[in-house]
Amino acid sequence: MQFVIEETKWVGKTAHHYELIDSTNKKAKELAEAGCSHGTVVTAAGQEAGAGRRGRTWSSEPGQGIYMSVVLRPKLQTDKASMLTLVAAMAVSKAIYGIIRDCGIFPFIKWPNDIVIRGKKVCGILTEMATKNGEIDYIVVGIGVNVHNREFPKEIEHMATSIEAEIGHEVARESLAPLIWQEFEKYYDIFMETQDLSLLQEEYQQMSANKGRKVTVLDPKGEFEGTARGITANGELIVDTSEGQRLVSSGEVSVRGIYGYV
Ligand code: BT5
Repeated sequence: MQFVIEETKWVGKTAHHYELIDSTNKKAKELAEAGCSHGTVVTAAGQEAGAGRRGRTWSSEPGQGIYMSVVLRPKLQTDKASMLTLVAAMAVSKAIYGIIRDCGIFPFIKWPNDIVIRGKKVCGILTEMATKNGEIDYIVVGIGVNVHNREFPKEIEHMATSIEAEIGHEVARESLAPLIWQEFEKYYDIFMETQDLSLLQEEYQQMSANKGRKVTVLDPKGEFEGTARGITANGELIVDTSEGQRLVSSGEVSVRGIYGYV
């Protein structure tokens, strides 16, 4: 499946498609190292070594999902790069909703990098950054969406789902993928105006699966529990705990709902 990205100003004006690849993020990083332009997109019909965060893997069955990455070269402080994960999550949530809105189902964002439908993961986002002399050289944002899958590997079947498995009818990858980039471009441009999420925060809260829910924060410095209250303009998760409010940044922690995956 090779799709056409037409309705964007700068995302995907150069695009590379592969039937089978190790990882679109890996290829995007290679292209970035070789000097490719801001907005270059890499897509694949299947991945043999789809990557998740911290060395985890992304199950990337050929023909079943969307696997794609974009190279970005923003003038941005390095500590702001992780917010692009949240920007991409908003784009995916909005685009999926645009396609399935008649079903009355909402794709929520599980902070920071998952999209969930009915409490199961339908999309994961992997943002990687390279710096040169203390400044951002490039950022790669990779997006994996389960579209047609009706089954998953045993280890993830309890927490993974696909759009079609949830809504029960066909969704075209070649319609959804360009829509994700259109939405991404819009949200990215708004993000870059202020270089934070202040203009997007309110809309983000409406897409949040965590807001108002009990969460366990798996912080390497010590696990704690609380109630998620939304995000700050810097993309941190606000968590009310018995000892007061804590702000969680996405770098090192994972968040688990106390009552299941969300
Ligand atoms: C992620 O990591 O969720 C980021 C996934 C990013 C994948 C895209 S595909 C295009 C681009 N190229 C790449 O090589 N990667 C990006 P993390 O939060 O660490 O979650 C990984 C965990 O999600 C795994 O350890 C599994 O538990 C689960 N998982 C793996 N494959 C899945 C799938 N297809 N659907 C749902 N959950 C999955």
